[in-house]
Amino acid sequence: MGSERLAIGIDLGGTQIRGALIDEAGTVLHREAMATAATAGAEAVVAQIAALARAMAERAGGAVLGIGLSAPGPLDAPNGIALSTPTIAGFTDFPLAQAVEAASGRPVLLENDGIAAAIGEWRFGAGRGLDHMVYATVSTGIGGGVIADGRVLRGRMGMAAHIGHMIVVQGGAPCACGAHGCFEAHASGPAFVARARGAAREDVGSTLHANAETLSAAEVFDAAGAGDALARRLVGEEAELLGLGFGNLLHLYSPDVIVMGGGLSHQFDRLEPLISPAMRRNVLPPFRSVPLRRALLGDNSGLVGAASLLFERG
Ligand code: BMX
Ligand code: ZN
Repeated sequence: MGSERLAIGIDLGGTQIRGALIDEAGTVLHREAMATAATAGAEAVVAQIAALARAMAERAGGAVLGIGLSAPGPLDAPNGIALSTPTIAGFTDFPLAQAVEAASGRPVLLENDGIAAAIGEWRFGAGRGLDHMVYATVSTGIGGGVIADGRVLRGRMGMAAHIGHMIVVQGGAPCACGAHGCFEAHASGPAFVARARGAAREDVGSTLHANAETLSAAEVFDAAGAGDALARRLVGEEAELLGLGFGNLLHLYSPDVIVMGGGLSHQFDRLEPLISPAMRRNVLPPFRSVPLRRALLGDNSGLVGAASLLFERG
């Protein structure tokens, strides 16, 4: 791998910690993952991150610039602190970057997972070359990141773009954050599946009825493709909700493009033709030409974006 500059990207999630070795062109040279020790306490998770980083550094066979760490939940990213991450025990006001630096012996830059993925897509993916971009991950939750005027919008304490907690339904579904009616409480993958299971239980005429209790998102999309009326309605409702949230983002940030990633983006080909008209219906005419695109780096957006923070630093 010669003299090219390399960095480690780590994506910390509630179920998996993923590591990757990245070069300056955004190429993923190596990847590994492990199950997050989410109930074992912060030090155990830090040791896991350090072990993954060590494995990546061994692959590099030479110097790496450091670790870009992408993590969920509100973070004080500039100070490297995890403020409150309900999915991982011990991550309340925890000096995460400092702990990983001590355990790994390498410099660490911390970034919210949504912002890290936005940076990955902006530098190397669907937003390449654009000055204005909104990234949305529709997954277990809904996260995001905004590029405005050619810069990453970080906001106070690096907490900007928690788009999953925009309230889209007054007095709506309870959200993990404690509020009601948040975008992610209505339009995330689990919200979609819960709605589908409930409706399938009731609708004896639907092909979804027989296995209503175990229904997955992919099964609903497949049934919609095969013409099941209930499945089509459910997919249509999901697209309407995403169109509503994305329309709000168009008005707020006036991006050149909205980039969709996360688990539900695996259904992008089925969703986009439904989301785009819904999004356009919700916005002022000059915003209607903005395209919705699929994340080009797939599951790697956050890893690549986080690692690239080290290159930018020089
Ligand atoms: C939540 C929040 C965001 C995250 C988003 C998507 C937590 C634990 N997470 O809104 O930081 O970007 O979910 O998360 O507060 P994902 O795990 O579904 O990608
Ligand atoms: Zn919320």
